[in-house]
Amino acid sequence: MTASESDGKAQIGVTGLAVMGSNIARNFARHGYTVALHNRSVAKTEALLADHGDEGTFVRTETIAQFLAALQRPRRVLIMVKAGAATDAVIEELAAAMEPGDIIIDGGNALYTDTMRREKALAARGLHFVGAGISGGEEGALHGPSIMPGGPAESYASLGPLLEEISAHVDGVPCCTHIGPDGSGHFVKMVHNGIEYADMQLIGEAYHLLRDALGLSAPEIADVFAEWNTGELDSYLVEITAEVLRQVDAATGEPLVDVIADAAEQKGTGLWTVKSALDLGVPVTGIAEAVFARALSGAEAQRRAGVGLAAGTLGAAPTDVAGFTEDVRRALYASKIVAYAQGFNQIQAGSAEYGWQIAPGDLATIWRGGCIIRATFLNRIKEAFDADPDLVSLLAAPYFREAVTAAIESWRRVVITATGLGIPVPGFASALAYHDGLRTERLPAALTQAQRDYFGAHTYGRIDKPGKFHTLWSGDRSEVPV
Ligand code: NBP
Repeated sequence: MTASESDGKAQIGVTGLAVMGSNIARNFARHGYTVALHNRSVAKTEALLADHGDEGTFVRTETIAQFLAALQRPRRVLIMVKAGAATDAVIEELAAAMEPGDIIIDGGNALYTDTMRREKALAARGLHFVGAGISGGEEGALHGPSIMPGGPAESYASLGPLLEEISAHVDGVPCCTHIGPDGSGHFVKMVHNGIEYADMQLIGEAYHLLRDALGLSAPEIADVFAEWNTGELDSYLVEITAEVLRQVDAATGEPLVDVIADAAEQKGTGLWTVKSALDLGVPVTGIAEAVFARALSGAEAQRRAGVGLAAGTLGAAPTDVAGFTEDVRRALYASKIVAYAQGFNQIQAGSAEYGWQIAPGDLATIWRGGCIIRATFLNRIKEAFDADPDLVSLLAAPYFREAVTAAIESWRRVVITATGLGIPVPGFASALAYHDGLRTERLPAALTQAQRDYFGAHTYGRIDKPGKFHTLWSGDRSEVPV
């Protein structure tokens, strides 16, 4: 539908006009849509109209009744309020006044299980509910985010064209597609954020190594990241890392990064990703290490207590600056491949658990632009899933297999050097351990199974015959089939 088909009423309504909502409303308006505006307190609506009212056609409303009356039927309302109780409150207010067939879209960072609950409740009232993950921060919201809508296919038929139009585009392809039913959109957005945590942690470790193993300054490291951004690591996060490292603090004249307190905060989507991965039994070690590394950085009392703990004297700083820098680049790339492989495994597991039929290749496509983890590398992921939609691990795809083969020695050197020097690299080291775990023919899990059978009669399988077995540990130690 285009604005010219409008009957004077708005094609879309946005309620919740803080930074994200107002920018998405402007994005719709800039694309020619008539946008009904609503916010709990009218001040934000007024501010948007005063500052950007000339960017398109907006309909100012103060009450939910006015807001709904301003919309074409079936109504399409995008909620952009704080996730949690506020979202439930707004949904309830809207649903009470809406009619069957109307569509409520939650574009906030909702927990996917909340979205599943809301979708079910609203479907019972004849309303369509679409949980849409939106990534890209405020800039993305305005200029084109990556959008991950779940919900009924029928809603997407009506809503999809609008969302695709305002999303980012890469090679003419929108960074928006229907993910699957109910909570799938928010689930995928959650894992996207988890991968973002892992990516940022790995970049942080690369920076730490260049700073403390090589003694490079922030501007020197900025140059390294800018150079890396021209190759296979080309990505939004690497690009902004270079910019951030170049920033000088006006008050002290020092690099800004050197005067920022080193305690990382988190809003919760990384934690949700790890909790969900634990429930699904998927090892997302890269994301978990990233969440825990942020927690450690903020553990003030423990860090104070840790000052002066033993360092050891095994390490010698690398003398080949260019060589070690290249090693770090390769270790970063290989670790990043692991983090994405794990994240995609979680999405496949979630999809199987809930029957969502998510196409992983589609995600690689819509994450190429607009979102925080956008990267050239996602084209390679898309190609891998195009070649094999049921790919069980990205690490097994030919391109990534070769990339890791090219990186493996550098990766090991970096972990060895970091360990020798006492520089923590939980992301690099756990990614390498995961890789080694996957390729190890005989894992020590056989011993774990024997121990479990010893103390709990939990039984074990054998490599030479089918079935389950138990050894009579407290008897004659003969083996019995179970
Ligand atoms: P906030 O998450 O800061 O939420 C502020 C908005 O929620 C305001 O419009 C506020 O209305 C409204 N609100 C609250 Br708080 N409680 C309400 C209630 N009980 N009833 C009605 N409205 C209520 O805004 P944001 O940073 O723009 O984010 C919006 C959503 O998008 C969030 O879910 C967020 O997680 C998600 N998100 C944010 C980003 C980002 O980069 N910031 C990126 C991706 C997704 P008021 O003006 O009357 O107080």
